[in-house]
Amino acid sequence: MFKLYGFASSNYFNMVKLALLEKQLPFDVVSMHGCQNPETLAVSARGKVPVLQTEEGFISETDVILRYLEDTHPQIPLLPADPFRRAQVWTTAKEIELYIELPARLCYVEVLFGGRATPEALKAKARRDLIKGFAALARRARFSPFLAGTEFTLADIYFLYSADLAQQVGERLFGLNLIDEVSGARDLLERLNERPSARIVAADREADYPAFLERVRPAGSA
Ligand SMILES: N[C@@H](CCC(=O)N[C@@H](CS)C(=O)NCC(=O)O)C(=O)O
Repeated sequence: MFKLYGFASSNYFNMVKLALLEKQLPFDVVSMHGCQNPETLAVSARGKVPVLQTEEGFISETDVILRYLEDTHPQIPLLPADPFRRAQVWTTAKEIELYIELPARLCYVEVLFGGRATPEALKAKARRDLIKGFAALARRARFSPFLAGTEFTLADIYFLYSADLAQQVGERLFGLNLIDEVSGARDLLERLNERPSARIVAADREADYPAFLERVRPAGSA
């Protein structure tokens, strides 16, 4: 059985957890926080979560884990079978990761954890990148009814665990309403949050969040 290392307040951990739930694959959670402790570095070279433990060893990086799950367990697919359509889904997912989640992440400590202020230069970069990232999403998204087409895919998973955090950053730091710049995005977010798998992830996150805040606030880092 798979073991998923990480913690329930981590959005990347939740992407993999949702994929496992959607694919109906059994797994155990091993509590681990991203850091540079020797025990963490023994399973994750960069000290990041999530990590998936398989019978053959550990796999790091969310997209690589998701790809592995799809390769080994295609029965309930989260990607189209057609290679071109598959590439389109991955493009959407990667654009969300690189141009929405990562710029928003520059400001998480200030916005989500009440920690140190984001340096002005980084804030300006986050603002520029978020505007362009959501504009790209508006061009890319299909909402027919899912982000990349008729089926629920990995693009929806990246969207679900990136867009609302980015929205909070946009609203609180820049007075931007990024989600509503993308017609259909808010509605999709609501529908995705209603999925049984997403409800499980949300309940676990809610239970973990106070302890997570306790842990990150003094250090001022995620
Ligand atoms: N590129 C990584 C990012 C994962 C990531 O940033 N995880 C955070 C938790 S949400 C973490 O482990 N942070 C600890 C650190 O950066 O030291 C992935 O796709 O899995």
